[in-house]
Amino acid sequence: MQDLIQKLRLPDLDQVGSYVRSVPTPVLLGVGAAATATAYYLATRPRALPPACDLQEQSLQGKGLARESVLGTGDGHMTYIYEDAKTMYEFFLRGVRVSDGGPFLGSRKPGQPYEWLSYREVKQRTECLGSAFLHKGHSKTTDPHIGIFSQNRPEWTITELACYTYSLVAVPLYDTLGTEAIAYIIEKASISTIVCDVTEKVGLVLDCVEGREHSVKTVALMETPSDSLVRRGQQAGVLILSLQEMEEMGKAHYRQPERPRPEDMALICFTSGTTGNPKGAMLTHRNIVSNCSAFIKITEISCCMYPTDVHISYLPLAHMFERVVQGVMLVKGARIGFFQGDVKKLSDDLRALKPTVFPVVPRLLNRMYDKIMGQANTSWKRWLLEFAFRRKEAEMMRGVVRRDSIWDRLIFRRVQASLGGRVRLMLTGAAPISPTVLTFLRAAVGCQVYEGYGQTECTAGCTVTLPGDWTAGHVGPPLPCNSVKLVDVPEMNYHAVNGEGEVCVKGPNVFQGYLKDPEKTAEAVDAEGWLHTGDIGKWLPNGTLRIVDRKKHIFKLAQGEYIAPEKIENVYTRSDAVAQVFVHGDSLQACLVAVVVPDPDFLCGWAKRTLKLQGSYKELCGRADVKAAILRDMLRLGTDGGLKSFEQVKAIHVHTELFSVENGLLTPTMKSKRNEMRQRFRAQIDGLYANIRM
Ligand SMILES: *[C@@H]1O[C@H](CO)[C@@H](O)[C@H](O)[C@H]1NC(C)=O
Ligand SMILES: *[C@@H]1O[C@H](CO)[C@@H](O)[C@H](O)[C@H]1NC(C)=O
Ligand SMILES: CC(=O)N[C@H]1CO[C@H](CO)[C@@H](O)[C@@H]1O
Repeated sequence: MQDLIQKLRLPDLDQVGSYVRSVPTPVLLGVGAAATATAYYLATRPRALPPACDLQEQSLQGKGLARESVLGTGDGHMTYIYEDAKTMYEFFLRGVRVSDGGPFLGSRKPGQPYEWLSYREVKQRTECLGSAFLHKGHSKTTDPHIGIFSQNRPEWTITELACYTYSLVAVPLYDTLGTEAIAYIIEKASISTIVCDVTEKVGLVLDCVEGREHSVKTVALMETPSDSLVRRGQQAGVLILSLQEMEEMGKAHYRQPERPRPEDMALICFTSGTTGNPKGAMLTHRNIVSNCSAFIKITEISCCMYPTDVHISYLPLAHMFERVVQGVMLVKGARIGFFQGDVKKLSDDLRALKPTVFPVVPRLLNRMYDKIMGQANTSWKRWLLEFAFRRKEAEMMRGVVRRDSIWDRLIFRRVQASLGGRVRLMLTGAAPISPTVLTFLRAAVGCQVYEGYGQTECTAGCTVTLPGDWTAGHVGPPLPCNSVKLVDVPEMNYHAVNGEGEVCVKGPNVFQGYLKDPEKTAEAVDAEGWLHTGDIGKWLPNGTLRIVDRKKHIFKLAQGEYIAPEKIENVYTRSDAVAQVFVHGDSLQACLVAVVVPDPDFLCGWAKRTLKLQGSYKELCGRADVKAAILRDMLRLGTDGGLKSFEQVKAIHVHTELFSVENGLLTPTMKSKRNEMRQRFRAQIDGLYANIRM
């Protein structure tokens, strides 16, 4: 998800915060306005929303030290909420029924109003497209994977529903993964049919498969493919046709829907981690249904969804966060309006669509906050904004959420209008949000804003804040569909008995493992079915969870000392001679060793200064006396930096090529890929240990 936030270009919310223009001259305000507002407020005193439960006790201690939702069913984890909606296909059928075939998927051309496809039309199209997939030889048991490589748009959802209608499995692809990762996914999931939105993406797919043996047979393009593209496809053995032709083919070879069961696979979501290739998290219908149902259960008292609700879809559908929100809209027969595909035009789309449901990521909220604050650039405006915010905050802490107070009319109306003016539910997730920003925007937008926490492996979410609790700084109690427990991380001094530890999740939303990767699956999910998230959490007295830290790379040496290699590396790289260091050790060894890349810019000068040696970078790196001097300098810095003696390395190997993204040793965010390094330098490391023992 970190990727998503980095890659997501944020819209120009130029209207957000321009409320300042509507503010009357400061002279009219001040004390007089405050008194008027108070009188007005007393006359129109609003009522609080009923809280979902006793907010001082939001979760219950279950078995062991695990905690569960107080809204659960009491007999295990909740897996569904509607008897007739236990798979994503049944979600869709329920949507068709409760909306009475009404409007479903909306899109717009620049400057035009939204145009809608109805639930009934979409149902016909998904059956045609799904029949075409079967006609092409796909089935639940042989070749079930369908690639979807597209921005959010109606055809994305149509393709996904076509898969669900015939028990096939959707595999979303997204271009921030990079060509190599896409090639890897296509091969790993042996995908033979891919649906693409634009010509460039077809080109990328062809780049991946040209000149090698591959699984791809058919690419369906959402627009009309050019002759040259079709020819290029032919040469690579790939049939390229339009999605419309696919649907016509399905119409001519119509098949009855083949309903999936709850335990059948629905989606494979590839995520890129810090180490190695992307991992394909396998999610069943039950996984997604339980997560969506849990969310509905929590919000139904205070924010029930209806077919009149409208959701704006712009966060990447390839990520589970957006998928789950769409699932909720689907089962409620509500509408999904897609952005034009350009986040810069999002504020225009918001005004045209007037959504009621608006999922967001923290970076977007931060942008909104900065914009509003930036416009209050005189002390009068600041004072007024602060005053209005404090009034609304006080109301909110009593459970009142509204946007018809005098402060909304005077101050916050423009902010609300910039989001279309009808938003009643916002959901943030994917990364931590600052409590200041969250509280301010809850007050300013005047709608229910929930914060969720989770990851793809538990279908997006495992905790979410409850209606009525509008305090910030926690991620709420567990969802009714899972238990959450914290387990000891002794090396970081977190202990479950103190209510602190690594967050672990168990329940029907926990995934089925990574596709064809039992090793990584075993690292993520333990023998008892608990998913280990790698985040450190802390239980608050009222049963909510706060995320406080991230589990770091830590290992034990043979005598049991805990080692945090990144800390040690940070000390050693302060040496002028050293550009990069990889510190290695494991529980079979009594000491540490390191691979060191001397600094190409500084090594020559450093050697001349300290050793009176001259020579090229390569020559110096090859000399034993230079190596010894580098090690001495590192150890000196280690002592100065407070490293314990077992934290100091005993020997180093000098390597002359910098670790980089290109040579596969760094992640795109410039973090060391420790597993890769360990494997790459296996022989050198073994050599160092062999020398130490002699
Ligand atoms: C304050 O904000 C307004 C509106 O954005 C802008 O026109 C003005 O130049 C700003 N004034 C200062 C002092 O920054
Ligand atoms: C829950 O506890 C936390 C920490 O003590 C506090 O900040 C928050 O306000 C509490 N929530 C409610 C609704 O009282
Ligand atoms: C959806 C839900 O019910 N629960 C989690 C799963 O994904 C959501 C998005 O709604 C998360 O925020 C929730 O925590």
